[in-house]
Amino acid sequence: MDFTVMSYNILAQDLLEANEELYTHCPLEVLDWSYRCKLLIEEILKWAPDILCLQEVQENHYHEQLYPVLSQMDYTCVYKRRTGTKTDGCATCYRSSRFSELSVTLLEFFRPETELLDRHNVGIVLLLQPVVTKGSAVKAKGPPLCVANTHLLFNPRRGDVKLAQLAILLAEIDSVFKSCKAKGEHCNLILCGDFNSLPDTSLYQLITTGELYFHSLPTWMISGQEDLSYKLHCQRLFAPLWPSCLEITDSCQYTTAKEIFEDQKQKPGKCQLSHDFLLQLRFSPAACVRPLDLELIPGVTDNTPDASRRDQIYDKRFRDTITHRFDLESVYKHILPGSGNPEVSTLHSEGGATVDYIFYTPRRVLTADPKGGGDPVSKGLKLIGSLSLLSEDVLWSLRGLPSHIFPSDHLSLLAKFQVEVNAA
Ligand code: KL2
Repeated sequence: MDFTVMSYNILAQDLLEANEELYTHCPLEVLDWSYRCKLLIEEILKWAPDILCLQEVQENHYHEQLYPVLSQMDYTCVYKRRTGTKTDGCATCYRSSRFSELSVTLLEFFRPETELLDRHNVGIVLLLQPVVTKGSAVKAKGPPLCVANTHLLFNPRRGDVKLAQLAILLAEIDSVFKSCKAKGEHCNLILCGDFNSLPDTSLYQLITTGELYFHSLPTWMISGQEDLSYKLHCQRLFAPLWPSCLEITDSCQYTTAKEIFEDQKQKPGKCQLSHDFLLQLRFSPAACVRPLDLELIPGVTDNTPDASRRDQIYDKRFRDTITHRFDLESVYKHILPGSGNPEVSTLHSEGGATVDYIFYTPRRVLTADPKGGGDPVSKGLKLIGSLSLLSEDVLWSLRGLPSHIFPSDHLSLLAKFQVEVNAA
């Protein structure tokens, strides 16, 4: 089964109006919402993607204009507005005739109990089942497909916040993968959106290599949007990147008792947790609640664990590296074939850059049985093609973004994948 995925930051009108200085090169009429809205809908309908991941979708525009058109076009839509005062959010839509919905999670990265996570960005994680239908009958089904859509924090200096936001998203995806594994199913992943980070910077490397060594890394380098290397003193990263009360490990997985319990339920036999593992839970909010009738023995049954011990445990848990277990590749390679010029996904009067991505789990041929028995099995998504981005030069020769051709200060990203399906 072939399917297409579009990721598109459509530039919220409220953000356009709040940052007018970025659009002084534009004729006024291209900044008008009703003009842009018409072009945006044309762009979406022209490519008619099977899965559509939008960012900067203003809530009133979603309800009044986008949702009515998309639902008419056989799309099922999920919307999540940012927390806080900004009026936009993310929307993920899919063709109801091509996918059935297995689960939906709306994620808020704002965590009032965690000082670091004070920004109002959000994400959407869907679990879809590819289906091939004829009339109302399901002819074939594909392996579950997890689709994650996000718009990470913009602030170029706050790479630490971006990384923690990404870790929350990856932990949620991991939990979705575990639910598939529990049913004996392999899951594919599409991770897309506006990451406000440039290619080959630390955040990008974490996604594509599954690993980031961060000890003493300047926080501005994580996204590379601005070069602050001229600064003598800058904020740097040190372990732990986020506090344990976030209940996410340095391998971007949830550590909550609930997860462990769910995990254990699936394993037959005795529940066994290692000493090291239980130590990680020592400072979780639940562990710090002291039962009222418990006798107070300082240093033993109090709820203020010794600070020096805390550091030791952190050091052990966080070995200055964060990891994740997904095999991810970017659809776009960030250089245009032919000219060799860098491609850009966004451009305004302060310049152009790539900050938008479609990452996917590529098809790998695996041998079912290492001893040679059984047929080779292939998992993952085969990339069939993508819609080209453009270079900064070419976009300026077309009078920049937004324009009479392109209704946002971002271009749409579009990829076509193939997945193997089995007769239902
Ligand atoms: O980079 V963006 O545009 O993904 O296209 O994400 C943010 C920026 C978006 C949401 O916060 O608003 C834009 N300078 C430039 N752009 C800004 C600024 C700024 N100071 N603040 C917000 N945005």
